[in-house]
Amino acid sequence: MNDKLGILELNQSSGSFHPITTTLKEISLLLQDLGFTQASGPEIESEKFNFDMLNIKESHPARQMHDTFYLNSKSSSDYLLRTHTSNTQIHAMLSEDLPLYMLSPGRVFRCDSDTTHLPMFTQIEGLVVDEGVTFGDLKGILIDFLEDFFNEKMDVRFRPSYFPFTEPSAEVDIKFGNKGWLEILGCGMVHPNVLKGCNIDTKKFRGFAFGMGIERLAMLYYGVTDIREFYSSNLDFLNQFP
Ligand code: 2U9
Repeated sequence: MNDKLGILELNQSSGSFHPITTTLKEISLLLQDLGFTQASGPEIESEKFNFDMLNIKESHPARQMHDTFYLNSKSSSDYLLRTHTSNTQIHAMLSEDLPLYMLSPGRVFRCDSDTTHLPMFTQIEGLVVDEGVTFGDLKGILIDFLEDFFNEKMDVRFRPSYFPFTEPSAEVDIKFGNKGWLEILGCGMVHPNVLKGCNIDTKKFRGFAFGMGIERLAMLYYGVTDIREFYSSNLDFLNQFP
């Protein structure tokens, strides 16, 4: 056999899915089993769909330059890199028939970087708009999902919180034996301003929504301590996920 070819063959190893791809796929399959269908939206978005339609007012801290990547100077363009995947649900509410049970996974961008934050990360959000849905339905779906994901009964805590696009809002914590309560996702009933902005009759329909960061869940699942490892292209790190 040709020597060169022999060396190539010896050095060959098989590739594998990136841990973020695997985690996102696992989460989206579990939620699809609960009845959600998946949609995607643009990463380049207008302020209208990223902020205004989500009840995020001009004065909100998330709109300041240090959190958002604007594509041009803010005065000459209102286009930006989306800061969450929620723009997808706005587009869907404007174009799809109700009821709606949808997931929107994808990349989002925030001007932020340290051991637990990245300027680009991956989210998945869920949105339900239907007649008579309640916070109890939201809690039931999330507890089912979390127990499916971690494959055991979990201690889950809904802690009151604030988001402009949901009211009431909650952050969801899970108790991990040695680490105590850890925040894992956010959720709430869709704010009536958001539904009305999409011409939805709030006397008839209500909505609930939730969102989670995939890198954060993958860190907990795989025991990764520095979020930047996921995008370091370090083969010693990546080879841990065959
Ligand atoms: C529409 C209406 C409401 C999506 C939601 C959260 C709460 C949330 C964070 C989790 C970690 C973002 O990745 S993260 O930093 N998200 O806490 N997201 S409710 O609410 C919506 C979405 C779309 C039309």
